[in-house]
Amino acid sequence: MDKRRAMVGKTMQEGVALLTALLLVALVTILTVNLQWDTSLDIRRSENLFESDQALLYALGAEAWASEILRTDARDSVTDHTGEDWATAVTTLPIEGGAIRGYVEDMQGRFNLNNLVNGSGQIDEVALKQFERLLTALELNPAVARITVDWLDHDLEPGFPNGAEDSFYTARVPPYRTANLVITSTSELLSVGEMDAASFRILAPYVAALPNGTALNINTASASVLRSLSDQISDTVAENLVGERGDQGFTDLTPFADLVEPEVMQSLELSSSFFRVTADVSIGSTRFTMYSLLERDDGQSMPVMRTFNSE
Ligand SMILES: [Ca+2]
Ligand SMILES: [Ca+2]
Repeated sequence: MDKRRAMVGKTMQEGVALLTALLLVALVTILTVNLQWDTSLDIRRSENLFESDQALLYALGAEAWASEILRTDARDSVTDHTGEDWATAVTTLPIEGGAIRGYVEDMQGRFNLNNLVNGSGQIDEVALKQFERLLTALELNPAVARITVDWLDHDLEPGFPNGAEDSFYTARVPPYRTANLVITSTSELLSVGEMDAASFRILAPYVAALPNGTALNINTASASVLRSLSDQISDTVAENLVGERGDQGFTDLTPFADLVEPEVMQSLELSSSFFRVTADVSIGSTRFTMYSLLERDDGQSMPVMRTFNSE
């Protein structure tokens, strides 16, 4: 009897030992898999961080390179036109583990939205007419122009017949208020009444958010922006002006003297101070676009604003 009990006890002990061994093997396996998983995640995270850092350095390198080209340009020429070195795009340049492409645009070839109000926050009627004509030329709603003035001007009196101040925006869901200040990004227009995403995509390449009071460079302005300068400039006249300036640009403002009002004439220039560098970098799984606004003043070129993935 005792012998049998002893045998049962031995079998049970062996069973417990086997279960313990199996449990240990399972625990060790789980721990090993977890450790491997954590390690591979850490490696991936480190790789991503390293790639992001590298991509940022390449983008900043492109910005520095563009700055240098603009500095040289300021030394060599008094006008700025699309036949100059800075206007040549770098299509795709291979870099270690990826590629970079970039280009420079003259932001003073666009309509400056902040010119809609003067330094004291009062409406600028000449710029307002210009913006209305630009919207019409692009087949967009011209009412957006006066509504944008309300977004920028310091008062809370809506313009008539088209205007929108706090009372309009606070009735929206979700409610918000007018900025009543200069804008730093053209994408702010997406918050302005009567402007939808599809219209903004059409308008975006023709507008800029620069400091108030900048001139328009007629040597880089597109036909649509030239059209906005006067009712006398039709589609055909604008296309002819673009053809006439060619790759070398105008050397004086004479071609516009009989086409635009004297107050518009005062806001025209042949050169620029604000350029934007767009650098598109991809390394491994990292990809981003850096927009860098450069101000060229007194032969020097400095970045004044950088944004990533959004203009
Ligand atoms: Ca130049
Ligand atoms: Ca206002």
